[in-house]
Amino acid sequence: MPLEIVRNDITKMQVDAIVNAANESLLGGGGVDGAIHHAAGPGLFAECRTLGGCKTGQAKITGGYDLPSKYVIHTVGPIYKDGEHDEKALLELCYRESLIIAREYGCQTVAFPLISSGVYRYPKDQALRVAIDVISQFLLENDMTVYIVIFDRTAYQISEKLFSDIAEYIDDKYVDEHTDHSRERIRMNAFHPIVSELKRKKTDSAPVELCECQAMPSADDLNSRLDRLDESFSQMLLRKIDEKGMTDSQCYKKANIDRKLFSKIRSDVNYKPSKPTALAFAISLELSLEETEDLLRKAGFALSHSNKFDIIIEYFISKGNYNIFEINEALFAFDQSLLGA
Ligand code: AR6
Repeated sequence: MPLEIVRNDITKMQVDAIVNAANESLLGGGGVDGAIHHAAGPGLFAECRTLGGCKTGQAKITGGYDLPSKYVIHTVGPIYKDGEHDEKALLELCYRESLIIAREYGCQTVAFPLISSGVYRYPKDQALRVAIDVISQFLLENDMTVYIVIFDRTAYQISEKLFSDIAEYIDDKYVDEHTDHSRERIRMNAFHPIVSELKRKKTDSAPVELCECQAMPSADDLNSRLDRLDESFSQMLLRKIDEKGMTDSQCYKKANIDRKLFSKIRSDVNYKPSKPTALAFAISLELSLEETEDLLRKAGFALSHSNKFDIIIEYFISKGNYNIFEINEALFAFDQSLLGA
């Protein structure tokens, strides 16, 4: 998956380069800087002494010494004052400059800590948003796998409002699932989605705008549905990409899926993706809930109200929010696996 959020100690990451949240002297400090120097050993400090420091927003590279990573890219984040001192622009620059250096050195995999979000006091949710925005922008043009490494639970939070909205949505759905009425609805859905949709509209006591005859598929519609019965996941995906007027690469990049996996799916008509992969494509294609269910079924899956992962996805689709990185942030906050490969 091109961009992944993981919970780990960055010094343990088996990647080509890890990024250090350093200070302008590049001579070590506390936080992640201290941990990196400690794990890399004295060779790193000796090389850092030759670099002549580094300005805020810039980045410099060294070897990884005793670390599992080949390189360390040192960048200096802004000290957060009030958000009115170019903090955001400087933080964006840190990510961009580090990625450009990583590309120059042929790195395929890079891991970032949340720069400036510790001693330099950049608000963590905003620091994460900056990281995701700059990295995902860069990945639209470059093939690389980038990890954002979150060290401890408290170091990470999505906005409280989003968290509580999703928590409430999960609660509602769990409750809903445990009523007989809802179970019946689910059974009906499995057998006759149109009838159950009508029932739902009626029982919701909202004005029913469709009459049953309008909701029944026409003969043409039915024929084309039957024609598609045998369509595989891969065929349906490619058809949807065409229908949405997207290119393949726009689709897999927006799905946070790497090119190799997409080629596999494209060339194997019977390819069976994992559920997160199938859902990532549904998000990328901005499918409705019903279309998402269709696509999932092709891969042998369904959305269920008995797990949080599915409910969170449903929450975002129902809000029309198809930003995969925001969805992944939320999944991460709720300890769920992430969308993508
Ligand atoms: N792995 C991943 N993330 C970590 C680790 C780790 N081992 N340790 C801490 N973090 P900070 P800054 C997280 O303070 O705010 C240093 O003294 C931590 O939870 O390390 O950019 C430098 O020399 C936080 O979310 O960096 C500078 O003087 C994030 O890394 C100054 O601190 C960044 O926290 C830089 O401050």
